[in-house]
Amino acid sequence: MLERVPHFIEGEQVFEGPTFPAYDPATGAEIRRVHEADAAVVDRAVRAARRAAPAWAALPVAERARWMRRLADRIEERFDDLVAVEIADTGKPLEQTRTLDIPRGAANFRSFAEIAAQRPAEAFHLPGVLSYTIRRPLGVVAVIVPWNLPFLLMTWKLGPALVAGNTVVVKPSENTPGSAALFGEICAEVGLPPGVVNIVHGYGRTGQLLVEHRGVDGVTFTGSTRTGSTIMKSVADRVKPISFELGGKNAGLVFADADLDRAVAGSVRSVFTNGGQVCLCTERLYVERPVFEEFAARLAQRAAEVTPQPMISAQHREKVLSYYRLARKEGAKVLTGGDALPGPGYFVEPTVVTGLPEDSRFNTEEIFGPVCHIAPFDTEEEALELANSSEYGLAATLWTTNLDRAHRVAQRLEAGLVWVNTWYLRDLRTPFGGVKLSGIGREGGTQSLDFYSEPTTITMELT
Ligand code: NAD
Ligand code: 6OD
Repeated sequence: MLERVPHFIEGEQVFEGPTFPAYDPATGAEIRRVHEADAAVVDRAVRAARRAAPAWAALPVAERARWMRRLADRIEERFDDLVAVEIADTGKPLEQTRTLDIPRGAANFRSFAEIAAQRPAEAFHLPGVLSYTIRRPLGVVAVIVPWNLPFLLMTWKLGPALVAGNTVVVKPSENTPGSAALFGEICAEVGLPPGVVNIVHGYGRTGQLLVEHRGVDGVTFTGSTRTGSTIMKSVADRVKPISFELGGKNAGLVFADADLDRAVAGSVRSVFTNGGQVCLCTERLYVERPVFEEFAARLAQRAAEVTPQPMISAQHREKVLSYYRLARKEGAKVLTGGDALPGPGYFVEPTVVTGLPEDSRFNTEEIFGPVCHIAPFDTEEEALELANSSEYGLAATLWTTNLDRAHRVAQRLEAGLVWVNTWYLRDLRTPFGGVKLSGIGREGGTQSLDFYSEPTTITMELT
């Protein structure tokens, strides 16, 4: 009998609605039946969140911060269960899940608890005038999460939303419901007041019902640019606050003065981590001509040694393979990979190609697989032009040992995040998000707390 995944509403598991299958991408086997929320179930979850909102918002921030630490403690106690469920849903390597995905879940609650509890209020003086600002939670926040880092990204939003005094309804990805369902259990185990966290499962249509619900006061979304655009239209009439972390087509720049060992190893990480299924992954590499041949050969050799990781679904695997076919059709030189890998499971070869025009679909559209295009450049100016030519602007990576150049180039890259001689190194206090088609707003540190609350300025005349 397959495990059935329930919704989590007002502190209770809710086994309602038809079920749909969830698969282990490493084997292709069906592993769960997931209940799909219709309008009635979504409505029930939103109403539960609304009922819980006043009491939760009225708690002192230090008390909500204590709840966040209890959640973090319980995540650590149930570490092995979370690791197992996340691996089953995503096919991630054990090491990555143990060192990144699940520990970040606990860290997300601890960090935002600390930042919120220590945040000072603002006051402004003029002669005879005192103004001060209070911040109030939005109310009920819809939290829409993708499948690539399910637990990490859900908790990245829940930590600040909850500590800021909001109650939430989460809609995990239909592909990866497991860790969210387990998190519902964790909320119940620590005794979190019922209704503060609610979780409904389903496809995009469930997400749509949720963001459109009149009882939802704000939407935080991480996912594709196309879905972000749909959500933006859906909430336009109600002018709901939105925070969007969307897609990318991230560039990596390798200068001839780079430490090549470090640049090759770092680029292998930035292209192939999680099978390229991280929004921050590099899909366009530009290398200064004197080191281009050597860098390309070394990258291709290392790529061929990478342990393949499954694509999240048969459909996503087909999408990635369609870009491999497109590259060949458009005359790319394939340096390594370029094909499917036999099943079971949804595997493709880690792939490096070169020789395609900058305006090709391969070089402009987000592929979200273990693949990059590599091209030479001759000047710093050209490198910047190439990197900035994308409609996206999430992350960029820069490899150089020249300190002046590092700052000069980093400051001109059109991206919300720039890494120099490293990749995906995170300080949770820093603003995180993208420019252009890669998003609206920033999460991280006080920026998250700002999104999840509204300021009211109170001004008094002093006589
Ligand atoms: P997706 O946009 O297909 O789905 C994301 C979530 O939105 C899922 O839970 C889905 O069910 C839901 N959804 C779909 N249609 C909806 C609608 N109309 N209304 C409300 N919800 C809806 O994205 P995905 O395929 O799950 O994730 C991959 C994408 O996410 C990639 O483009 C990647 O770059 C992006 N991403 C961005 C970041 C970032 O921080 N910028 C992080 C992770 C992933
Ligand atoms: O690490 C994070 O905080 C974060 N938001 C990562 C997003 C990765 C996208 O796939």
